[in-house]
Parts: sequence; C-alpha cells; structure tokens
Amino acid sequence: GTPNQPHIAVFPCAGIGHLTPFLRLASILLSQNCEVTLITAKPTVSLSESMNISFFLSTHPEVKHVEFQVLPSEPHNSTDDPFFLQFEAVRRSMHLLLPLLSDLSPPLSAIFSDFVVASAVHQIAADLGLPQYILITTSATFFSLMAYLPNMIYDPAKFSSLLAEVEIPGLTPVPVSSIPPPMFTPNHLFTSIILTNIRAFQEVKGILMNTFHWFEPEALSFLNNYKALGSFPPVLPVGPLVPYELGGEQSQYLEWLDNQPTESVVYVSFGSRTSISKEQMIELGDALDRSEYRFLWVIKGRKVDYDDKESLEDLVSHSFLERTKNRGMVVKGWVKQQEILAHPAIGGFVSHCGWNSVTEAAQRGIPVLAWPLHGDQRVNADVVEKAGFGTSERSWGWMGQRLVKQDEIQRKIDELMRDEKLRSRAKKVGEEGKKAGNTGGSSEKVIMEVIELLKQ
Ligand code: BUP
Repeated sequence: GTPNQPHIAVFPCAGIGHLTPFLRLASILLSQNCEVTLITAKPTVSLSESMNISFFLSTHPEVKHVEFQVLPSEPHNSTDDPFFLQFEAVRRSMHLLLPLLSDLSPPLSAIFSDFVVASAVHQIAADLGLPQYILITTSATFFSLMAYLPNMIYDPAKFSSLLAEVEIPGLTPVPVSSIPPPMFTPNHLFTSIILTNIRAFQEVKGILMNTFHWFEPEALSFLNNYKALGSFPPVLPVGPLVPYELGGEQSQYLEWLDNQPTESVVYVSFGSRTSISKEQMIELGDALDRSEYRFLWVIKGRKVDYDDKESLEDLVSHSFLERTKNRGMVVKGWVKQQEILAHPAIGGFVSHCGWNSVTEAAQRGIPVLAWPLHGDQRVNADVVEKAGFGTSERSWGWMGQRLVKQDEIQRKIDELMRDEKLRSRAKKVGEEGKKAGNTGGSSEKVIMEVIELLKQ
C-alpha cells in the first residue's frame, strides 16, 4: 500500500444483505488506495455468503482475509432465525477475534463493523485503541426507528401494536403496520439485538449509511438532529453503494433478456432469505401467466440456501413452465441481480424491499412493486413509495399473512408496468443516485472525508 493510507478492517456479520454493502464499501476503499482487511465468521450461515466472499477475494487479491471460527450456537428455539442466531454466536465469540487483529501489518487504522455486533466490536476496538465506524445495512428511516426504540419501547402509550401509528418527533408518523411485529416484544431476539447495540452508539466515530441525501432527507436530518440519546455520532451517507460484482460470464437468463424488448420484462425476486408458501407461489405464477408482460422470476425454496435441495420442477408445475415459456423465464438459485437490474429489458421489479435491492433499483431507475416479508422491509417499502418510484398494496400485509390472490397480484403488476409517472420518477431517482455517488457527489465527498480523517 501507499504510505500514509489507512488500513481499514471491514466486518460484516451474517447474511448476504449485510455482506453485500460491506464488500461494496471495501471495493470503494481499495479504489482510494486504502488497505483493507475483510473479517468474516466461519462457518457462514448461507452458501451465497461463502460464494460471494470467495468471489470478492479472488477479484480483489490485495485484500487480507481474517476468518474466525465462531463458537457453536447456544441451545435455542427451533423457530429462531438462523441469521439472528449467528449474530449472537459472533457476539459471544468476539474474544477469539481480538488476537487475530492485534498483529496485522501495517497496523489497523479503524474498524468498520456491522450494526448487529456493534457493541461487542466496540470492546475490541477499545482494546486495540482503534476508532470504530458502523455501516448501517438498512434504510436511514428504519435506522431512525431503531435509534428511537429505547425511548418508547416500555411505554405502551407511545409504542404498542394496538396503536395506528407511532409518533417520533421529527419524523412522519410510522404506521404500526409497517413495524415488524417482533419489535413490540423487548425480549424477542430481533429486538434485544437492536437494544443491545444501539447503546454502543455514543462511542462510535461515525455511522456510515447506504443512502443519500436526496433519497431520505427527513430521516437523515432526524438522525443529524438527534439528541435524545445524548451524544450521537455523525451520520455519514455514503450510498447508494455501487456494485463491484459486475461482469463475468454470460448466463442463460441474461441471454434471454438480450432478446426481449426494452423495459418489457418484470423481474420478480424476494431476496435471499425467502420461503414463500406453495399456495402463494401458485397465485403469483398464475398472475404472471395471466398478465400480458414478460417476466424473469427467481425462485428460492428455503430460507437458508444450504437446505435448498428441491428442483425448479418441485416448486412450479411443468404445465406452468410450458404455458409461459415464450414469455417468461423462471430461475432457481443465485442470479446476478446487478446485471439483471442493469439490463435495458427490465421494466419493473417485484421486490421484498431488502435495502440492497431497493438501493439497486434506485440506482438503475427501475419502478418497484413492494411486497415485504419481514424486518425492515415494510419501512423500506414506505421509503420507495415516498420517493415516488414504487407502489405497494398495504392490504396484502406481510407476505404470508394472508394468501394474496392472482387477480390482485396481476392488477398491481399491470399498474407497475403501465404507470408512466412511476417510470419517469424512477428515472429521476436513478439520476439523483448516480449524482450522489459520482466524483464530487454528496456521498463520494463523505467517503473521501472519512478516509482523510483516518490518514495518520
Ligand atoms: Br437472492 C439474490 N442474487 O440471487 P437485500 C440476491 N442478490 O445478486 P436480503 C443477488 O443480494 P434481508 C440473488 O442484488 C442484493 O444486493 C442482491 O440483499 C443480491 O435482501 C443482495 O436486497 C440481497 O438487502 O434480505 O439480504 O435477501 O432484507 O432480509 O437482509
């Protein structure tokens, strides 16, 4: 490395939705001549994480990799989310990481860690005498809700699933139907992870966010003005983080897209951690079948891809595939979502609204039909609607809450593909997103300032 350049350890915890923005940020840091060490826990929860880690390391050979073995999970309920259990396992194994970081050469200048282990990483950062930054992998809007949670969680007059909305001074009231139900239970794993880590925030140097000013102005100014927790560190919007993972070999679905007219195809994907019921899949398939639009539908059978052994034909009927073969393509397994969203044939995105998917659609100016499943996704969907480049149907609730019928889905898909206002607004969002990330743009400036600060 160049003398004087900072050496930054990036530490995503678990899940592809967490890993992706860290790798993107790492790639940007490398392009600015920083040294980068990637910290990952092993074993990974999902195959897609291992795959993406290997791919990143092979395309960025200058990166050091520190892999540390996590202690086995404590006994738990079989219903606990495997990714949340990994957050806990990583937290409990943190002392095993410390010795692996203390003798890196050149010595580290900072640790950029995941929110979900912020508090435990704070301990080792302090032991090593290093500044800690957090990279938030969700929207600024959902993060605002997390930041304010300790102020209201024990007060049913302010925070209860029986209210219509939750009032947070400085923010548009949040509909209770947007808040993930586990958040109302303080000792639910999801909520206790938030509460544990939000406390670490007084001490960190800065909070990096995968968003940009134009996109979430209200939440960013809320966070910037936020005093209720005492000293709150600077909020640093560095998004939308651009993908490093473009290129590589052609795939069958990309070749298929090459033969479709401009903006004619609906892309349907609910992210990496989905398992849609068989009944819901049939309704969705019938909706795609009846709608006049072309489609590229990515199917996942299981929540954790290591368990995903079924073939495509186990999940959708042969007759469906036959009927739609001239108009649609169904893929099972990992796809290059970046390449898909960048393809001119894509005209709309039916998405669960994982935050990475939202920022990717935003960068590409693709209109979104939001169908959230859990966690931050409903709030993220609200961000999409507020920015004007997406639509959703609140009466559908969280996916799985009720069976949404084919005619309802078809109606929304037609609306997504036909609405010219939505399409032109999406293009505007795309332009603003590119502006933020370009040289001299708001987000690029913030990254450069952080790097400058870390040079000794
Ligand atoms: Br699935 C899948 N290919 O096949 P989100 C995902 N991705 O490139 P998450 C692929 O992974 P939660 C695939 O482009 C995005 O960058 C996708 O992150 C990429 O949702 C990332 O969208 C997925 O934040 O669920 O992680 O699936 O919101 O629960 O974290």
